[in-house]
Amino acid sequence: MPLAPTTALRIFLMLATLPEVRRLVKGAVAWWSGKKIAVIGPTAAGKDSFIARLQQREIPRRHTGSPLREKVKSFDVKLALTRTHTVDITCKGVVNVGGEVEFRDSPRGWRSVCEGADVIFYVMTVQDLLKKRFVRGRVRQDLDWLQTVLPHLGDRVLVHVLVNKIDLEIASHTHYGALAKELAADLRALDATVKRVLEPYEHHYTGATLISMKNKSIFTIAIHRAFAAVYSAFHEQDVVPQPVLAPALEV
Ligand SMILES: Nc1nc2c(ncn2[C@@H]2O[C@H](COP(=O)(O)OP(=O)(O)OP(=O)(O)O)[C@@H](O)[C@H]2O)c(=O)[nH]1
Ligand SMILES: [Mg+2]
Repeated sequence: MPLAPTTALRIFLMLATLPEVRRLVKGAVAWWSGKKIAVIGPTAAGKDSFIARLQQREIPRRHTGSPLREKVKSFDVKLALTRTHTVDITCKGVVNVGGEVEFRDSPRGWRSVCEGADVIFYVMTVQDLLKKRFVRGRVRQDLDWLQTVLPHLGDRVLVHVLVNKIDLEIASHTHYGALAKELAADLRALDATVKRVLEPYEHHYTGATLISMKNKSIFTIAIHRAFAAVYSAFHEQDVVPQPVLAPALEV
């Protein structure tokens, strides 16, 4: 259903005032252009729906589990940041994969999907967050898996967590801030656990963003936050001085 003009305008204005968006407009456009993304996460978390939203398609209404590998043709993501700023990002090399544990552990499964990716989006749900499945349960197992593969994926790869289906908790995007506040402690606990589990590769983690693939207005707010968070983390990585390694002694 198309947005009412007033709603659309309100979203534009809100986005234009977000500091994350201003930062994104500044430098991230070039950085994101042509990036390879991988989308992983448990069964039915919303991976297909995320790819569909990025392609400006409707999300699948019914869940039909994705196969082990399904190549998605590279596509352009158009983000309308403000009335005058539209960002075109090309997502290349997206491979869609099902969330089953067997697919995660198969050599042609999640690992090969993540190989060569610049950014890995891990999609979980708000239920996973509330039920603390990152402490014990499927999300925690996935984080353990990620910790074992990260050293093989290159120094630059970034990981971002999308906490999906928040439309089950709020009726409208206008409550996004209130929900974020309400879930702040849970999100901090998630952050702390992810960093601890991923050690010593925790610097690849760029944070978690509440999102809904189903609700377009929530998606619009959330996707900018997520893209900006990934970009700023990358930027910080660039300016953080790297430890100087002592030259190896020659014998
Ligand atoms: N309420 C709600 N439902 C959602 C959301 N995102 C996805 N869904 C629903 O969740 C179900 C699963 O979505 P998919 O995108 O197919 O999930 P998937 O992660 O690709 O699943 P697998 O490929 O089996 O691992 C579908 O019925 C979607 O309509 C959301 O943000 N909110
Ligand atoms: Mg799928």
